[in-house]
Amino acid sequence: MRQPLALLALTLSAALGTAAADKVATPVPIGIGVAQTSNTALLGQEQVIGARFAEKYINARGGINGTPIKLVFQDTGGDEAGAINAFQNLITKDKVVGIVGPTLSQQAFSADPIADRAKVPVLGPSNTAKGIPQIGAFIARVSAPVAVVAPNAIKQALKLDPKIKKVAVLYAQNDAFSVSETGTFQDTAKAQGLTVATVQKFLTTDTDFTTQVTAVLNENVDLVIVSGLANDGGNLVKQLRQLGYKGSIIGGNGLNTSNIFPVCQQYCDGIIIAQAYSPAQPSANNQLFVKEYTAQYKKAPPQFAAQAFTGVQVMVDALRILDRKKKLADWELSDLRVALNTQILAGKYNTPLGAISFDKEGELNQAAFYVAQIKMKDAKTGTFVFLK
Ligand code: 1QQ
Repeated sequence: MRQPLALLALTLSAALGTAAADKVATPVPIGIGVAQTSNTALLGQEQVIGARFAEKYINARGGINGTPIKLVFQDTGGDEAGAINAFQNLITKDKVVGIVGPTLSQQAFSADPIADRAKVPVLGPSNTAKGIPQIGAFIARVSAPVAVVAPNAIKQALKLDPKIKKVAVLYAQNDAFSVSETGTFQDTAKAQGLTVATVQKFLTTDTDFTTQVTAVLNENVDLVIVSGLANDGGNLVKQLRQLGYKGSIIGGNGLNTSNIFPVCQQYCDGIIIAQAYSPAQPSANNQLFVKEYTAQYKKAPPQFAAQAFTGVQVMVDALRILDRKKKLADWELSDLRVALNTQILAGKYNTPLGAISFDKEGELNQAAFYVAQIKMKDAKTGTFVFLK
């Protein structure tokens, strides 16, 4: 059967993410594609909270010059296929103006090219591996790269214990972020004059780390550095302590959530983790964010929530400027997506992360970074204590 030309054109444009006639919906749909299920939800959960909080916070202040926003959530799960599917739904079905997501760099390397080809701007809320902004012209991030965040943890560990000499490094070899972060950790350790005595690999799906822990214990190291995700990383720390390791531990960004407490329990105590966000960041914007977030959730905002909030805020700040040039409801969706990408990269933003902007590739410019240490009160309750 012959397909009428008009129908063919419609199918084609739908496949590209917009139909010719698509306008921007009201309330303005912003896509959130993060992990709401799977082990990766230990990390994604805080992003959902941060994004939902941003929606409420922004709409309470008039949204985009009087027009409310509406977040559209698509669960990516923890793998590449889930992220691709979520991004496709956000782009073609939900017709979002832009996407905040995905959770993992490992997912970003697969899903971001889809948004880039469809000319839909993406802000990575937690994609810290090397190379993320370079995926394409429509890809930027509000999550500072491991190269600038991770070294702070080693410097802080040396401040706490200047006698550290020998280091063991462990990383999840099936995860792009973990591979990238361990590279930074190993380079920094050597640059600080430390000896990397052993490098051990594992998988994010592993639950038994006896082999790696035995290798670490054989080297008599003073510091162990773990680059993995929340469940594997938490179990690894727990088994290190249970098998008798007594030295310092640095966890990477994949362990940067209180959702690891049920995994490593009292053994989480003492883990040192670099932070791209601090509730103490003194800007008026952050202090108001912290006040309202704390009032609602009875605890200070964690990094992943603050970064997801920032992703939504940056999209909204940029949309406000475009809306002043031409009311958002009058734009063609495909034109607005392109203009939004340009505006995101051009702007300056006062966010919970402080004053931020982007370079022309979409890499984040952010001024201040921090280090926290986990203090467990018992097997269940703990806090991230920020170090000076
Ligand atoms: C990345 C990360 C993860 C640990 C975020 C949850 O930094 O995948 O890039």
